[in-house]
Amino acid sequence: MGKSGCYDAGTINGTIIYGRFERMKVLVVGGFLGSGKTTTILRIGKYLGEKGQKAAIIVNEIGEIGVDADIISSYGFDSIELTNGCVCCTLKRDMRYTVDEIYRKMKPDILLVEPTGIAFPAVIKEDIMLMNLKDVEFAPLVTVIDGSRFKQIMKETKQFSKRQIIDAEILAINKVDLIEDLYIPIVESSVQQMNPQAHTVRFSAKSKDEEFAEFISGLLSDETSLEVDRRKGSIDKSPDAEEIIADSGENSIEYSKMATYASEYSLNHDYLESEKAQSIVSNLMEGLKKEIIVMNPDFVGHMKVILQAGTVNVRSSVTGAEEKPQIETIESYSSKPSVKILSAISNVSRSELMELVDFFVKEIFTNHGIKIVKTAVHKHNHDSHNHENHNHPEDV
Ligand SMILES: Nc1nc2c(ncn2[C@@H]2O[C@H](COP(=O)(O)OP(=O)(O)OP(=O)(O)O)[C@@H](O)[C@H]2O)c(=O)[nH]1
Ligand SMILES: [Mg+2]
Repeated sequence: MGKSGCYDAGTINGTIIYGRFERMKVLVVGGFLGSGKTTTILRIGKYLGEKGQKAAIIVNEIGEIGVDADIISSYGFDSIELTNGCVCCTLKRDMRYTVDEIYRKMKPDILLVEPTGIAFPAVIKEDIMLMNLKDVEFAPLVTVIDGSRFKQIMKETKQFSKRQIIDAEILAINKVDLIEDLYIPIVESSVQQMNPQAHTVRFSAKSKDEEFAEFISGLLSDETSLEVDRRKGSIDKSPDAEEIIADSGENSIEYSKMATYASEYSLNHDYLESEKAQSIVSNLMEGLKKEIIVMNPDFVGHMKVILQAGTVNVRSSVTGAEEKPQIETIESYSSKPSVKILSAISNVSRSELMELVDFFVKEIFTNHGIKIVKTAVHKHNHDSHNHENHNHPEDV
């Protein structure tokens, strides 16, 4: 795994099948923050691994610190993490470079790409298409929709989320395990109204269900691509859709109006017991969520924390005001204990968010007798870009 476009080519999911590579399929899985893109991609990766296929994963996150790549690695996959804190240049350049490296050196059967939740996935897919790589084909563009927060997300980020829905070729309504059965068709008809030409599926990326397996095999079959192409050819986008696409331009992060902050802290402890690590993460997330609710009682977004504490990684995630933070512990060794926090929150001030996170992390760890130090971030090593004029407030 590497940062900002640099990585070690290696085994993905432990299955290298030499000489088998004929074509690489690219699947872009987009969707709003916290909708379940990483969960979906991990699931697809595992499914393909079981079928003897080789999958490579690129994740792109807000800010300069990646959390999803650590999670993907702790599940035994290699992953390549792109960070796009510097919107001006890193994303397109690193994305193209990384796709090219994977294509030439790793030759996977499938490349799974997760753009950030505040990207327009169609723009990312188009960018890869424009590389004109030989023997590469594209699966339909998937936009994952969090069915359990649909109303809140549309209220807080209407135009932005609508654009993600309009761009999709497959609309995947996720988290159906959290939704009342009666509500699912309501979400379905709302998204279909916005984008009638897309194919709609529903599933839970977290539970073991047949719908998910069907979704994957359908998604990767050649017929699905053909069907999507036919639909695209036969129906024009609505005037409303055209307007949103024109308005939103290319700078999705600005258009989303989400406040984002990514930070990392090192711990002066070599090792933390699993229970203590869990209790710290739980206090941290509950506390931060409470404070953010004061700033915006209806917030949506994604705040995720990963505490790497010796032999365990404790991960927690909260996607909105109404959700209880989810905690997960994964056994994984890390030599340098650290905590990473990635926050993207709707309709709050970025400076207040940064202040709150920095203050709160320090407070919680100090209360547990642990000293932490904020790690300097934004380690760009671009040779052809001058960053003097860019403002990166998270630098320390
Ligand atoms: N109950 C339930 N939870 C889910 C499901 N899919 C994802 N989650 C949870 O939703 C949260 C967000 O999932 P992720 O897969 O990290 O979402 P993401 O879209 O990759 O998030 P970002 O990369 O931050 O935009 C995590 O706590 C997941 O465990 C699902 O089908 N059901
Ligand atoms: Mg993710």
